[in-house]
This record gives sequence, C-alpha cells and structure tokens, in this order.
Amino acid sequence: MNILILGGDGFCGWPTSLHLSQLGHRVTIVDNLSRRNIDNELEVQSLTPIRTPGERLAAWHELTGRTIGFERLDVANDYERLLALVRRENPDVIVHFAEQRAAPYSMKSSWHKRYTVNNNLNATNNVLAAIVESELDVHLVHLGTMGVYGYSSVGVRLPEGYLTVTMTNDDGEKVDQEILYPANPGSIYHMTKTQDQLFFVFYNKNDGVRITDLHQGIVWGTQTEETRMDERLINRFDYDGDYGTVLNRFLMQAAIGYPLTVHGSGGQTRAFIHIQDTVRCIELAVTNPPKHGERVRILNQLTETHRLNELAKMIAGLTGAAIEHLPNPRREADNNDLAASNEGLLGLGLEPTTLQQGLMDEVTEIARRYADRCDTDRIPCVSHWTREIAILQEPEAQSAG
Ligand code: NAD
Ligand code: USQ
Repeated sequence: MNILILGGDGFCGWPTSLHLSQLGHRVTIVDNLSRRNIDNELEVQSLTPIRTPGERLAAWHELTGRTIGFERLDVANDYERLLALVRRENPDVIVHFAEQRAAPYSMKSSWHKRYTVNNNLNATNNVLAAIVESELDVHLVHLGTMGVYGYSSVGVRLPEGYLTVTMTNDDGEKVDQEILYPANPGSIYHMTKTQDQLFFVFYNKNDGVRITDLHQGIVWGTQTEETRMDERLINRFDYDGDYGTVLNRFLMQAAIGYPLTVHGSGGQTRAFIHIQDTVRCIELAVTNPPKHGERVRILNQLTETHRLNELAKMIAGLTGAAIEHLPNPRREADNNDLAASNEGLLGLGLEPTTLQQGLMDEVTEIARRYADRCDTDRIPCVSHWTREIAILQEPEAQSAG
C-alpha cells in the first residue's frame, strides 16, 4: 500500500513508519518538526539521542535498502501543499499522528491552550478536507485517546466508541439511539481529541470518508523491532514534566534513583499499551479498512489498565526505588476505576505484550544506559491545571503573576 504518515517523526509515528516500511509498504513521512522545536522551547531533550530526520532515513536505507520519503510540512497551516501532496502521492491510507499530544503542555498558559486547539483541530480538518477535495478514496487512520471517555468511575466496561441510549417519546414508547459515548475531556489536549471525533462523524456522513479512530491508552516503552536495529534509528523517550508520560517517567526515575512522582493518592486508573503493540495495532488498522458506507470505526487501543499506585509499587519492588506522593498539579479524580473493551483489535490479531514482560528491560536497556543525558531539573510537573492549584502548590506563582 501507499501510506502517508502525518507526524511520522514523533514517538509513535517514527516506529510506525519503520514498521510499515519493513512490511513492504511505500511510506512517506509528513512532519513540521514542531515536537523537536518544543524541546527547544522547554529546554529539554529526549533521554535517548535521536538523530535528525535525514540521518534516520539514510540509516534506514543503508540497513534495509528501503526508502522512506520525507515532506517537511505543517498540516495545520499549509493546506495547499498538503492537498498537492495528497494528489501527487494518491495514498491508499493516511495515518494521522500530527497533533500536539501532551496534556500538561496544553495547560501551561493561554498561549499553549490556543496553540493546541489551533494546531490539532486545523490539522484534522485539513486532512479531511484534502481527502474530499482530492476526490481520492483514502482511508484515514487517526490516533485518538482513551481520555475522550473521561475518568469517572461508571461501573461498566467502556464500549468502543458508541453507546446505545434509550429515550421515551411523547407516546411513552421506548426509542433506542446509538450515540458517540459522552465526551468528558480532562485537559485542553484531550478536548481537541473529543472534537476530532465530531469532524470524523461529519465527514463520514457527508462525504463517505472511510475513517478508523484508534482510542489509544498511555504508550510505554521505547524501542520496537525496527528501531532496535541500529542506534541511529532509536526512538525518542520523553521524561520531562510536560511530555513524559507516567510509566516511562517512573522507569527513568527508578533508573536514576529519583523517588517515583505519584500525583495525589495514586488511585487514578489508566489504560496502557507498549509501543511495539502500538505499531502492530496501526498495521492491523491499515490492513483492515472499514467498508465503503461503514460508519466511523472506533477501536480502543489498550492492552491493560493499572492504578498508578500499583504501577509505582511494582517498579519499586523490581528496582528498590522510593515512592513519593506529590500534590496533584491536575484537576482530576483522585480515584477511579477503568475497564474498557478492546475486542476489536484483539479480534484482528493483536497479541498483547504485558507490563511484566518488559519493565526491567526498559530500565536497563534505555533508562540506565542514557541516564547521564537526564536533566533532573526537568522532572517536576510544573504545569498546573488552574491558577488556584498553582498558587496553592507554588505560592511564589502569586507574586509572579
Ligand atoms: P509526538 O509529539 O512525539 O509526535 C507527534 C508528531 O507530529 C511530532 O513529530 C510533531 O512534530 C508532529 N506534528 C505536530 N503537529 C504537526 C503539524 N501541524 N504538522 C505536521 N506535523 C505535526 O506524539 P506521539 O506520542 O507520537 O503521539 C502521536 C499521536 O498519538 C498523537 O496524536 C497523540 O495524541 C496520540 N497518542 C499518543 C499517546 C502517547 O502515550 N504517546 C497515547 C495516546 C494517543
Ligand atoms: N502522573 C503521575 N505522576 C507523573 C506523571 C503523571 O502521577 O509523574 C499521573 C497524572 O496525574 C495522570 C496519569 O498519571 O493521572 C496519566 O498522566 P500521563 O501524563 O501519563 O498521561 P496523559 O496526560 O493522560 O496523556 C498521555 C499522552 C496523551 C494520550 C494519553 C492517553 O500524553 O497523548 O492521549 O496519555 S490516555 O491517558 O488514555 O488519555
């Protein structure tokens, strides 16, 4: 297949690009390198030494003889170039990772809120508009988030996207309707993903665009079969307070002897998936497109759920790390249950990697190996969800602001 990968230089996009190329697909990465620029803004770098896009792609060609194309383009702002690229490439599939993906970054200031909304919503609308305007039959695979469902304890297993509700009409009769599961975002970033869902419903209904929306949990791990082939192909590993996600942060913290930073009670339950399973899920989504006329296909992309306390204890048990409960900079439930269906991807052939299998490998292969690149000043989470939380946790913020 011919595949465009929007956001193909990022944490999920890079290993996906290599995996799909290795399977023999023709792959072109589209990326504006905004993620690398945000590292400059935050004065932080990936724990792993990632190479420039040019070096990465040359190494891939040298090792495998395969060529991956690269277009430096802003999907949210360069519509005409995006449309021209779609027309020229005539892709079977577009995989869309090209969004600002960190909840803390999206909550840092009103500038960061506006950037995240402008970037993410325009990127998604531009891709959909370009597919329609090109008049090509392109399957769009989008990376969404489990966070669209929210984290209140509902006491039932979350469905894959849709919910049947029963209403009573004026004659007292019961009427069933299928709706999108009610959106309940916990950050501006997560809110952009709930709005993406409405773009998908509309373009699918109005223009018949075939869309798969993958509601992904928190991705952990670093390497995949392909990125492990050579250090020049290494994937990025974010550990800082804005972009580092919880499990990878705990693993890195354990490796350098920094107490594990649990927010609040640690009763929060979240969904997880290993990066190797992410690339496999995208392969499954790409090779199993919805039929023409089918509604938006929503698949929950997770392999297990864990309470943060449980994760911290597991890692402390393996490594001897200390655990520290910190005031939570976010406005979120302190305690929630979470169970979610993932039958769609299991049914397509996903064989989950479990946490137990890879935790220690990750600590030794990556976190300990590159520990000297860690700047411990960048570990604290300094993005507060509200001004009140900021003042409570960092009283100096009051005098500064
Ligand atoms: P990332 O920030 O590492 O990668 C995103 C890539 O998109 C970056 O290379 C960035 O430069 C590019 N990009 C952003 N805006 C762009 C634009 N306007 N034009 C062109 N390129 C642009 O993020 P990631 O962790 O790889 O996440 C990829 C996708 O998966 C995101 O949409 C995210 O919401 C979703 N997701 C990630 C996780 C996770 O734990 N990392 C979990 C669930 C869902
Ligand atoms: N947390 C800690 N300690 C830390 C960091 C985080 O306790 O040091 C807590 C947070 O308060 C939160 C939970 O861990 O309760 C998850 O935080 P996270 O930063 O790991 O994940 P999140 O902000 O939800 O975002 C990440 C990705 C995002 C993706 C989402 C999937 O950055 O792109 O959409 O995971 S999901 O969580 O399923 O919505």
